[in-house]
Amino acid sequence: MHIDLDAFFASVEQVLNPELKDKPVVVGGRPDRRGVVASASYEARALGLHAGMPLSTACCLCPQATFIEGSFPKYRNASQKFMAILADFSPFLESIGLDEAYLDATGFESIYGSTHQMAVTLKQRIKDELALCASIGIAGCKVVAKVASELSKPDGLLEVAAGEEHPFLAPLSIAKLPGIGKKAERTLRGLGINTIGNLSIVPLNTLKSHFGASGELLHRFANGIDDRRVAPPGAAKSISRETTFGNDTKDHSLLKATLRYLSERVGADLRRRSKQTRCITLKLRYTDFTTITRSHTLRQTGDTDQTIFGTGEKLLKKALAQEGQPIRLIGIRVSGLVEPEKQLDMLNPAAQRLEQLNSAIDRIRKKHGFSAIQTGRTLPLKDIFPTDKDGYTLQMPNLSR
Ligand code: TTP
Ligand code: MG
Repeated sequence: MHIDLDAFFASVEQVLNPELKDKPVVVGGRPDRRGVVASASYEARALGLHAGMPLSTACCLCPQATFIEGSFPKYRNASQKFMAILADFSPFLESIGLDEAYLDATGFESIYGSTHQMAVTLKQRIKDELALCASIGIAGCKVVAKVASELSKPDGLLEVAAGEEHPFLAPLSIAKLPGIGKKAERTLRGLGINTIGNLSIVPLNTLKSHFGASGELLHRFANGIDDRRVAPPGAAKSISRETTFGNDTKDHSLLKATLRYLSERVGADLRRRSKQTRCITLKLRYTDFTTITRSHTLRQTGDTDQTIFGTGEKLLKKALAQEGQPIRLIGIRVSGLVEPEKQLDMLNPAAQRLEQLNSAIDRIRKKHGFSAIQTGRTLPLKDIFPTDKDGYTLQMPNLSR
């Protein structure tokens, strides 16, 4: 089964505020701010709104919609409850992001009579306990189940019987096939390939010549063949936070303060997972939308805010010296995550003190919220971003977590 909640962020807002029920709701930010729609309720979609649309366009099309900044803790909370319900149905559960999961029903369907009946029961529990709608696709493999759940939305349930995979996929647009992004779609359409059926009969070598190794995956997916197992997600490979500014900026103190704040969020997450980083990457997007990343590999792994920000700040300084354009987006990522090597720090009292400082800050924030203690370096953000107990609300709610 592939299970995906309908209009997740927007639906959570409608549940928390019944006045919004059955009304057009947009999560992503206020219409006078920059940024895009993260989630639109189905009432808003009926009026032409969709995820990824600039908020200003959404507001023109549908000024009567309620625009909500959104707040990540609310969605995380709903997501945890959603995943807990799924886990009651099968231990073979693979969550993909907050509102989406694969569930291997094999062997558990007999409890309910059939896989279809199992899905009906699952949908009902989600409705009863969370007041949310889930759409479910059932098939013999992941890719077909995912296409089926997407096609069945909203409040859908669609089962593709064994042997029916190819006839089910064939008439659909190639855009519906997981793994085909905007660029691959353009290439395929340029070759006259518009449906998954068209794609399924393209010789494998032709696909390989255009898409390299992923050509083979496309070939298999288009033919409804997918042997990926439902597996619990592995440990994170990287952690990142980024944000788009309300106005493009060259203000060094604002850039530094934002970078410091994002570094603290990354650092807190890194330490919560008891990991250390080997590589730190700064991301910048300029006014003309060119995006650059600059990385630095540490000689010794680390997990403190000071290490992450200190490295990011050096990379930022260099980038600012090379390019004069105003900056639209800034982000920081840590990767090459490893288990901590505690014994090394024993020899270095300064490093040990920093570690203690970080863990004291983590404890305070865990108990009293992220804003309970703030560093001087992030103070310039106070005048720009709204703040609550969970920290500053940056442009996109899912990124300010
Ligand atoms: P989706 O499942 O893609 O979207 P959705 O649940 O809002 O709508 P659908 O009924 O089509 O499933 O993504 C889940 C949540 O992730 C979504 O509610 C908001 C968030 N999100 C973003 O923040 N930015 C994005 O660009 C997208 C696509 C989603
Ligand atoms: Mg969804």
